Amino acid sequence: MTRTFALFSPYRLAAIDLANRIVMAPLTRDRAGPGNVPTPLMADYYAQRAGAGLIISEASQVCPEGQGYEATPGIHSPEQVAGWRRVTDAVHAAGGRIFIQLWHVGRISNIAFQPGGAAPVAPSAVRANAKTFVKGEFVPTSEPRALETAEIPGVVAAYATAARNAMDAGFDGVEIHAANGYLIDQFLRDGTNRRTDAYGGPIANRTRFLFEVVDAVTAAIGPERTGVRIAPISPANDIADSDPTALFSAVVDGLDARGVLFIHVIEGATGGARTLDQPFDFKALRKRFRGAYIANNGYDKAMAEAALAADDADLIAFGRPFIANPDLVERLRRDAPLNDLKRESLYGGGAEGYTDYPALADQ
Ligand code: 8OZ
Repeated sequence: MTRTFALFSPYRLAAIDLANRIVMAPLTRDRAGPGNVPTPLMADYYAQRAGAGLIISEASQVCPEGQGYEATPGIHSPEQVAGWRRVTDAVHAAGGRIFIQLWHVGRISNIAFQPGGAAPVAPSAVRANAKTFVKGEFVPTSEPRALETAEIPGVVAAYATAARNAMDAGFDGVEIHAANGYLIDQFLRDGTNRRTDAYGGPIANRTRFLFEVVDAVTAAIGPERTGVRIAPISPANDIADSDPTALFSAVVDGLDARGVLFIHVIEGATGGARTLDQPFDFKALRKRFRGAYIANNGYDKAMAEAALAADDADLIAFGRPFIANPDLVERLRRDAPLNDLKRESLYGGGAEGYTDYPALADQ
């Protein structure tokens, strides 16, 4: 008798049928071509990983100002849309499903990436104690300037245009990146948002930018194609808030009211510890939300099975294991050993450490 594990059972995400509960988390790899256009090599990389029930693409800037690192793909130019079309066609031909992650870095940028060498934009002119990646080197982020109130609708509109572009590029949906200290997260937190207009101050104001983005994106492509990624207690990119429980209760209630497809939650520090000094009740967050809950951060097979069995999550996202194991789903199913990650080829470069990790069949 074979036991059926929930992790390998299908899941219906609104109208999208997923073959299993395993999600490939968004992973920045800095391999876009000139013009930040997705390349055929990127299509190979994603197609190799199409065994995931759902792939969330690497973070992709919604406008030129939204870029903060070298060779990250965009979703704002026709060439980028055409490049992504090759990726989505390759993933679909391999039986997979793929969402794009919509990104604006805000202050986590360097003038090297900004049109005209201008200052990066942010809710407030507070410089991050963080690094970004320019010409193969980690460099400090630049001093940002605060967005004028009148500029905010234009930034919101860039997300909606990017979402429509994503549909033209053949994606199954979008994930709005509201995590890891980038622009939306900078608006959410009182450590980075010092505004005195309708976008700053109380939680109802600090969540306004996120909800305007969600409203614009769902109006463009539908709530059933729109998910949101959050990282309530991650200190990534020098982010901090005085009361993450109150803030993210309001965030999740607002997303629930908008009928968003899923929340994708980084439980703990991004790419780091699951438990921090600051306690946080992720199960309570899940209970506030009627859509799907994608759990992420440091899961292995046993933890993933336990989370599904306890109904603490609907889907489990794996990040680094997917970099080194194109056939991660098959390896987890068979309890096969996993390949080791090569750190030196994480960001930038070509096929090496990208599309040359072996599948079980090659070993
Ligand atoms: C690693 C390097 C650069 C960017 C994130 C988009 O943390 C990122 C990222 C990760 O969400």
